[in-house]
Amino acid sequence: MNIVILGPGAIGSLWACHLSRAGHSVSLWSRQHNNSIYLQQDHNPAVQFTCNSKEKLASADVLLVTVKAPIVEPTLEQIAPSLAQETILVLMHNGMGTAEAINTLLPNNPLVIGTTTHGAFRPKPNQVLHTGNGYTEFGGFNEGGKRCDFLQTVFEHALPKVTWHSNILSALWHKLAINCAINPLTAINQVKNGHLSSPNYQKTITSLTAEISQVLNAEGIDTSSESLLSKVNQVIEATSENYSSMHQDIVHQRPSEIDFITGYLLQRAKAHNISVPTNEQLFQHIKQIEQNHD
Ligand code: KPL
Repeated sequence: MNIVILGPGAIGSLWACHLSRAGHSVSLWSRQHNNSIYLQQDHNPAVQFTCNSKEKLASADVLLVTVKAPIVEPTLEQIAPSLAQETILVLMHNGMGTAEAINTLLPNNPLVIGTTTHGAFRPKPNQVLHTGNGYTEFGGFNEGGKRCDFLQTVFEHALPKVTWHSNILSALWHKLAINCAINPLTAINQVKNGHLSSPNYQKTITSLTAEISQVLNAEGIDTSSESLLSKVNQVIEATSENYSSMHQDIVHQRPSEIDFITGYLLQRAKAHNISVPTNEQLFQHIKQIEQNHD
């Protein structure tokens, strides 16, 4: 297939290398690169990718969008005139709330959303390391996207394990719940994920998950505060050596994904008239830190 990766950061570069080794024609679209770039993943031979080719964009079967949530809409707005209506758009980022805007911007394109737990790290622009084996979940957002279940085979062949969901929103909500509980706390306290297992944080995490589970239930997702708390603690354990993405954004004074993580939860809580004060407090704290950035 002709696949263009929009925003080849760590996760985008990891997929670029795997999809290319699986035999697809992969090119990149990035502000940071010129016409082409060599990318090496772990100990595999480096691969040369074409970058920013309008021809490749116009003939893409799949556009895999791996930029961060806050720049999904502005970036797609810029390239929309070069995209064909048949190109399948696949969004893969932390947080929720972008698919609605993209479906309005490009209503005729099949739209698929996904989430991955693979760990990747880009120590330099030409190198990507696969730091943690994970799994990827996809599902259609609009009617066209729901007919793209064949993508499960395409992506599974490149980098397993991949699951296709008839209700991807449930998987995304569960990932959002984990990000709401872990990311702001690690960013505010400047700690690794594993630090949150200390008893000092457990009371706050228990309040967060109790609030989040009410919102998930109101959205029609079957869960309980106990099962969310246990899932969050499992992820804290499994990723104990990680610095969360929000921690890294805050340390590097980059805009974080707070609006698409806790911000999205707050919006949905408001729509359902549910009070979520602990999440609200963390949201305001991150906003305050961001305002003090240079
Ligand atoms: O998704 C993550 C993130 O950092 O954004 C977790 C699961 C918290 C792992 O660090």
